[in-house]
Amino acid sequence: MRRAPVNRQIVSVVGGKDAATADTYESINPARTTEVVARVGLADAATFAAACRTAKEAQREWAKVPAPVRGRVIASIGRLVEANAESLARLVTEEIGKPYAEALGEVREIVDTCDFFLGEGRRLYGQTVPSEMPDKNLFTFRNPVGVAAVVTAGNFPVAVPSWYLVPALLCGNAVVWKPAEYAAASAHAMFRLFVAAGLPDGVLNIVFADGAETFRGLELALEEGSVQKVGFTGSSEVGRKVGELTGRHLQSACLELGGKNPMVVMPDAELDLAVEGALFAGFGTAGQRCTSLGTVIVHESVHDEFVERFARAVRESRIGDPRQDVLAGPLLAEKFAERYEEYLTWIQPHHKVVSGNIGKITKENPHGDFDGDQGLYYHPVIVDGVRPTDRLFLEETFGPIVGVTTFRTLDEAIELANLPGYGLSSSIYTTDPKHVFRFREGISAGMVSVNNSTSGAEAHLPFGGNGKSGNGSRQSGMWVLDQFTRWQAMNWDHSGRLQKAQMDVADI
Ligand code: UN1
Repeated sequence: MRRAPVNRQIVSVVGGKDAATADTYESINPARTTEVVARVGLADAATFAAACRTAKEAQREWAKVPAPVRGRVIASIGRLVEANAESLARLVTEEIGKPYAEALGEVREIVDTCDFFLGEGRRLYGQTVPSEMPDKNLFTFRNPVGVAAVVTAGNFPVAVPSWYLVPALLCGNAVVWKPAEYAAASAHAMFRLFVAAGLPDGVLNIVFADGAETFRGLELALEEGSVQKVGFTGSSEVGRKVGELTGRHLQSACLELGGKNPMVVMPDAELDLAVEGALFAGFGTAGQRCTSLGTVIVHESVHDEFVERFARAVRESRIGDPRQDVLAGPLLAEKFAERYEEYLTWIQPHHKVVSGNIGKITKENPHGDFDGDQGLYYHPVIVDGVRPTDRLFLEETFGPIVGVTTFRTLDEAIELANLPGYGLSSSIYTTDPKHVFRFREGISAGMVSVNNSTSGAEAHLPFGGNGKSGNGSRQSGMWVLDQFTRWQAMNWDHSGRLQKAQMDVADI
């Protein structure tokens, strides 16, 4: 395939300097695959480990900067990102094909995250705790963990990384960030804004590397003791390996993994609202969010009506150039298109595709009047008649395909919703509050939406999942502070004698 010349070259930056390159990768515009967005220099495992050592050095000084001053740096990051919001969003659209309005929302989420954490610089509260004994005081302090290695996916190339970077830096940690290579240019642009806002060299480092080199580099760094926290967003399969590696070195990981997010539609639901929610959750971002809708579990009494309206909405939806006002653009990159083609083979004879065409959008197989152009565009697909034993029901499909199944009682719906063993996001459409609370109690997901989409969480609520969706860690809001600080307990005895806990407890 002929590709246009490329003028954007990017490499890893460690300690404020460009790092060595072992290989190159071309980041391609998925909406026009003849366009190279950036040529990316990839580092090897040794460079990754060296970056962690550099970060360790820099972290010592950064931790001494008073937290309110670190908060001011976070404030500057927020303002700088805000001032460059449109150009950063345009780059995200160009590099991963995310519709511009969504890309702008993503950049907005970085600003929201900074706005939240800049104030935390003046809080980062510890506690005073009563003692069992007189003339003794107990305190707790939040200490930074040290160096955080952060490995992120490219479907949210800037917002989700900011959920790690901003609180980690605010809490006095240094960071080595390894973004997805297919979203490298967006990550690099965001990195430059963060650094320009006033972070000292080495406090934030960016390393581009492939999966295998990153894993080996991380292993080396953990062995050397230069990483104390790993943040990982990606598949459950890789997350498990990252968790094992981190655990073997007695360090902890914050794992934000896949989802098979259910939407339950009760007989009393407002059906048009549910259809709107299913359309956005299933096919917005071309179904490539970890919070995207996996299966609609609809009450048998409203099944036919719901499916008919949902299928019509999908047929009438706008798929196309992500610079325009569309529901979805192309898939993120070639490897996701390949995987998506594989998910389509999971469709069985007992299934009914109710949305129309399937597969790649082309002149011969158009979506409405859109012919697929030269991009990685795929038809949005609704598969009705999915059974609980089907792969389509049980496994995450990162792309525009949604299953539909039916239920009779709410308890049955909850059981179906929990069956795949993920537990990230979930949703229920109902007008009856007692259904809401029964569902909330029974569902294993970390996040529950009521009359709203499974995707689109706000940036100051705890974000994260259970089961195959993560190890129970939570990002965002004040809850993430427990990821990037460790509690230190202090007791101070000013009685002038040795008072022994449990043995010298004061009598009434
Ligand atoms: C992800 O896909 O990794 O809640 C995160 C949402 C977004 C974040 C998705 N704010 O859908």
